[in-house]
Amino acid sequence: MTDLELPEGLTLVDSPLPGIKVDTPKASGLVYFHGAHVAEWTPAGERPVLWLSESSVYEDGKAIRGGVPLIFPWFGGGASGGLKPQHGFARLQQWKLKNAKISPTGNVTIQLALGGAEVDPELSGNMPRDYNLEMHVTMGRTLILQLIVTAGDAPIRFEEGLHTYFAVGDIKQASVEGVEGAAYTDRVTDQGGTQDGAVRFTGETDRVYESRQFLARINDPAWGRTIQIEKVGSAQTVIWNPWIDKSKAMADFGDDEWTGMVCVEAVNTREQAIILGRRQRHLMSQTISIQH
Ligand code: TA6
Repeated sequence: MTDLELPEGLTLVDSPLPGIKVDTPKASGLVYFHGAHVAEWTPAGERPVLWLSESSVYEDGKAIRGGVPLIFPWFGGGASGGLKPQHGFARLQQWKLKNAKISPTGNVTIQLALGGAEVDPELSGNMPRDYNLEMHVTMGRTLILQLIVTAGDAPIRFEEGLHTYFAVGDIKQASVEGVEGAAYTDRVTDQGGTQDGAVRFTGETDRVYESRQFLARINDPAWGRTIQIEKVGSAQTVIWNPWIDKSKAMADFGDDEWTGMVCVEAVNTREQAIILGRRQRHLMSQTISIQH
């Protein structure tokens, strides 16, 4: 698993999957090596900020339902729609723990890596195998998620995303600011549109917004809080709530859980896919905090 010496506040766990449990005065959390998956983050004195389904499975070859699934190197089924697994393979691989420490100010940093050469050849499509992925997680009163892609000798083109699930008190009362005026593709109706005001939820919502906007906010009146999301290196934002029927159709998603979550994702997909030349690097990040 790892021969790293972990400081107090960080504990290796192996069930339901290998990972690191965080328990510090600033926050608690959980990061699995499976998919470099940040599954939990709760700042001290707050309700959990990341949503995690009670029906999620924790198995090799399956994505965890909730937290921050990583999307790489294709979004959905890719531009052609036929690529498997859905959202690429990064979230299904066993990442290596490179570093886990606590700063003098009490912030936890956990760094995981996945080399292209380690990816299951059955899943890696026509991607070269000499690139490297890194996931840097900083956990304290703020959560910083950084997905870093470094090309090897071969140029690479990829789609990517931080598919972050947020916990809300009641999606029917919630709204998302930050994509006002942005063009979007509605993946439910396959129509285009332009966002008028904040995003509110009255049915299945699955939209890819063309927006590099740095700041987004989830207003959650039911829990009396706002989740602030700052993003870097992302040309699009996905907003998703499956609502009633789609929740029932997913085995790893409780029928009634749709009322308590919303995905606000930093992504680069389709025409906004990233192209890296030899040895070039790209960073995409979300910085998440709570306001009352
Ligand atoms: O978040 C947008 C989306 O592409 C939705 O269409 C829905 O499929 C969601 O991702 C979940 O995908 P998953 O493969 O994790 O079930």
